[in-house]
Amino acid sequence: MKVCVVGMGYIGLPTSLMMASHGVDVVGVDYDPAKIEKLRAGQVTFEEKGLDELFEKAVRSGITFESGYPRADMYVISVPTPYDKRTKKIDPSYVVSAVDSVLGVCPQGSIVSIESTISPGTIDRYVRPAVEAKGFTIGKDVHLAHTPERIIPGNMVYELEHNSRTIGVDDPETGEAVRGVYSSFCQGDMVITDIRTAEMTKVVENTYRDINIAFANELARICRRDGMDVYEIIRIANMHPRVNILQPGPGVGGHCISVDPWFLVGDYPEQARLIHQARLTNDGMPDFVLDRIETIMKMNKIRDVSRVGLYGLTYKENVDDVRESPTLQLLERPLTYGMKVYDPWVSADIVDNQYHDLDAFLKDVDLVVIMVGHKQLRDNIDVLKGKIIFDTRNVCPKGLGVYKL
Ligand code: SAJ
Repeated sequence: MKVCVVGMGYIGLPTSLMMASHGVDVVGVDYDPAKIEKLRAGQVTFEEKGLDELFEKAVRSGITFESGYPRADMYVISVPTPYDKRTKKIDPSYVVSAVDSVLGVCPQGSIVSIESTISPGTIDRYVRPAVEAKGFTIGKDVHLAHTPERIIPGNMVYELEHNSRTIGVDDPETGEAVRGVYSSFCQGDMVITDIRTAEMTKVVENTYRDINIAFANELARICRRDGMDVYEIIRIANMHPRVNILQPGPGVGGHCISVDPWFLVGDYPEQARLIHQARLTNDGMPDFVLDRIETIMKMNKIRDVSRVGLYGLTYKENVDDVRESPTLQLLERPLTYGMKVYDPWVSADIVDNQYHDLDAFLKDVDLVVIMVGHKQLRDNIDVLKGKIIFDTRNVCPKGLGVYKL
């Protein structure tokens, strides 16, 4: 079985490497020639625990990288699925255009599987019509599938092998063929279901997490009103055998949890009330953080925002991904203009007043706002000695000059 993975991004690259290093004949395709050049030169395109080793293994096993689409038995489409910020609906154009390109080369009977997260109904609404418009009969000329990923950035390699998976298909034979490919490396259970259920399940998983983070963030707001310690309350409540509250934070970023619930809100505005409110609560956290910064500045007689430093630009700890990050959301507010920023994981200059050296950053600020709890900081918390600290991630011990959410 020859597999072509389309899109060498955060999901497509590790998935293709994992298949190749477990004996599957894999070609990785991307329309960005620079990315293909980099991969061919032996470099991965982003940082992730265990990815370098996996890459070497896959190269030794014969993975190749191409800009053009080859003939293959199965195509795994792993391209971006942005959403329209105004209408909250998915933009399926990358998926549809990748499918179009695949149809130009695929042999009869091949499988086209969408790995990207899509809003429920996308395959019926956009992919099937695109395939039929080209004169292909689904189920005969080409078989469709949806194989949503479930891996968490920061632990992708482990989770690729160990998580269970959902396989959405139109017929059991295609399901078995897809299972055959994924079972080369995946030790988890694989559930075969219909495509619509697979689409919905994926979005439901991320929505569940969003709502639970929103609950923690709402508790933080309630506790702030009356000076209660939200972390202690969560710690104690979680000792109950059926309670497992997540951690409050400065907001929810990443390209999944902060996006997927909007698909449901966009398509089901009348029904998705709780989901909508959770999104608003989480999206409101950067403003809550900004209010706290202003209060803490007043309490400490800091008048100049340029003496405030934001530690962390990524959407969460120990990854280099800044998509939808709470820090970037915060920096959109005019009141933050002039604040200093530092992140050990971000080497490119992406915002104003960004530092690349922790000591230089600390020397220029009085108030440090911990936006991300990178290991670098957790392991060296003493470097913050003498600073006023606003710790939105609960990484510092409580103490004088340490403020929490
Ligand atoms: N966060 C909190 N408090 C928490 C947990 C997370 O504020 O207690 C914040 C994080 O800091 C971050 C955001 O939420 O800004 C999301 O981070 P995350 O680690 O919860 O999730 P992602 O976005 O990295 O990955 C999620 C995962 N989904 C679930 O856990 C249900 C992953 O399994 C999915 O594959 C991924 O979305 C995806 O691509 O859909």
